[in-house]
Parts: sequence; C-alpha cells; structure tokens
Amino acid sequence: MLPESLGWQGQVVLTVPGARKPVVVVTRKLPEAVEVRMMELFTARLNIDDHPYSNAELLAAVATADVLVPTVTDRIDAAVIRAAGPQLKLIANFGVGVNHIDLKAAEERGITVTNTPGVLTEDTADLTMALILAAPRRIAEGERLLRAGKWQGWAPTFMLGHRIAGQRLGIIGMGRIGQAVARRARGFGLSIHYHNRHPVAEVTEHELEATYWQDLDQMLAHMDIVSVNCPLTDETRNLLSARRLAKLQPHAVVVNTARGAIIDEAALCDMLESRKIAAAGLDVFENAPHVNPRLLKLENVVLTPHMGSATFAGRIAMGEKVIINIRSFVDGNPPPDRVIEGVTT
Ligand code: 8YV
Repeated sequence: MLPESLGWQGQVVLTVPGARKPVVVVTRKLPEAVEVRMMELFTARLNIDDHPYSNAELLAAVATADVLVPTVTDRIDAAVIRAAGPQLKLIANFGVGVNHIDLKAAEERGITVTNTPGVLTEDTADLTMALILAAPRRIAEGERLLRAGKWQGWAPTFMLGHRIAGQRLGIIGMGRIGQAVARRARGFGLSIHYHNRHPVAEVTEHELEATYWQDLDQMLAHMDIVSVNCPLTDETRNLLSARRLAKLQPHAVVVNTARGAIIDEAALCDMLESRKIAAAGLDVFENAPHVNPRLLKLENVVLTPHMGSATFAGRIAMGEKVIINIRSFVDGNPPPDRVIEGVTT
C-alpha cells in the first residue's frame, strides 16, 4: 500500500516519502532541459518523434496519466475528458491559450487546468510588433521579390509602403501581451487605442497614453492598424466578423498573433483581395496548420507559422511553468496558474 494523503482538490498527494512518481504524459516534444527535469521528477512519458497525437492516442493517454501536458495542437474536448481515468486530476497546458481544452467538462470531472501565462508575453509582443512593421512596409513582399531575382535596382517609386510613426494602433485585448505591444508601439511613434472588456488601471492607461474604446465598432472605424491580442473564447470567436471588418478604413492593416478564429478569415480575404483594407500580418489561422489558399496568393499579407512564443528562452520558461504547476499540484497545493473558466489571465 502506497502512503498517501489528500491535497487541496482532494487529489492524492504523490510527493510524500515512498509515494510513486506521478505519471505525466507530454503530448509534444519539449526543449531538452525541460524533458530532462520532467524525467527526474515524474514518470514522464515523452513524445520522442514529436508527432501530433491522434484522438486515439489522446484517449489512451488520459486513461492512464495522472497529469496530461497538452499543447495547442491537441483537442481536449468533452469526449477526451470523459475518457479520462479517475486518476487524471490535472491538465497542465504548455501554453497560455486554453481554447483547445473544454474547461467546463474538465471542471465537471474535477480536473484542474493550468496554463503558462507571463513567460511568453515579451516574445509574442515582439512578433506582433514585427508584423505591425512588416505589413505596412511590405517587408515580406520585398524579400520574396528579391529572392525571385526580380529586383532591378532602386527607384524613387519602388516598393512604397505606409509610414508607421503617427498612426493609430487599435489593440483588441489589453492584457499582458496587449500592453507589451503598446509599450513597443509607442517607441515607434504609434498612438495607442484599445478595446477591452474593462479599461485597464488608470496608471497603465496614463503610462501608455492609451485611449479606451468601449465600442469596438467605433474604434475600428478610426484605426490605421489593428492588432488582435485577446484570448479565443465564446465571446471573442468571430469578433472581427464581416460586419465589423467592413468598418475599417481602406488603408487599415490587421495583425493577429492571438487565434485565427477571432477573425472571420473568409471575410478578411474578401477585404484584402478587393483592397478594402491595405494589408494583414497573420501568425495564426482559423484551421491551422491549414492556411487558406486565398491568403497564400495575396502579396499584401505577411504570414508566419504560429511563432509568437517561439524563442529558446520562452519555450524553456513555459516548460518550467508547467513543472511548477505539476509540482505544486502533486504536493497537494493549489497550482499558481490555475485556469478558471471565464477568467482569463
Ligand atoms: C504556444 C500560444 O506556443 O501559448 C499560447 O497560447 O499561442 C503559443 O505561443 C502554444 O499555444 C503552445 O501550446
């Protein structure tokens, strides 16, 4: 009989002397330093060849794992959660967005969900800023032209884009990442506007000289660049609908480093094709990794493959957060990054 006591959520505490190590199933390959530490601390089942798990593999994983460590490429829906064995008490997501996890089903089954906020803020804000610069300045288009051997030399009217300084940036979602984007954007001379469920603290608004728009439609009509930085939830799905996109000015640029499904992608393609908006910079897509072929044909779009948090330091820090969440939980304590439905971090 293994010694055991119960923790904060009624979970079996797995770190008392003599207890077995918790079985932790990690669905994707993580940075080596993270995997080594997980091997030391847990009975870690790693994904050596990094193939995305099939539904059958997910079902098998939750049947035996004490802890599941999924990523954005796993669909942890109600059926997967229903298939979990009684020992599964924690889903420690590697990533901040949890739209791929059915939080309600998890709660009903008494499964705690955690994520990794904070450690990918600066990296994601950097990539957002890169797209904010790249789309109006046609950087990717210029690079494609040069590599294709089509550059015939400098000319006064060649590759003209739009000036960044002095433009209005409208940030949708003024959480950690939105604010980090705002700080960077101010350095480039952009003025900051934002839409959020609530205004940010006065001190932050003051620091960023930011203008709050309660009405998103109204904000969209006045922005030069719009950046999507909110989580995907039932409320934000299709937030930039065809109707809302139609509010944008013809020179407007749309940047999205959050989740593809926040924008009506087909409507965005219509707008870009007909030049009803000028350009877009997209790191995320509605049906990733499938990218709408209409986007691939457009010169006025900069496309990156969901790289927002893709830095060595960022991914290691995310792994460390996952480990801290698991350790706290199996010690019987509330994990620091617990996700509660409807409360976004
Ligand atoms: C992550 C992200 O790399 O954390 C997120 O929400 O979008 C990415 O930057 C990815 O989700 C890993 O699961």
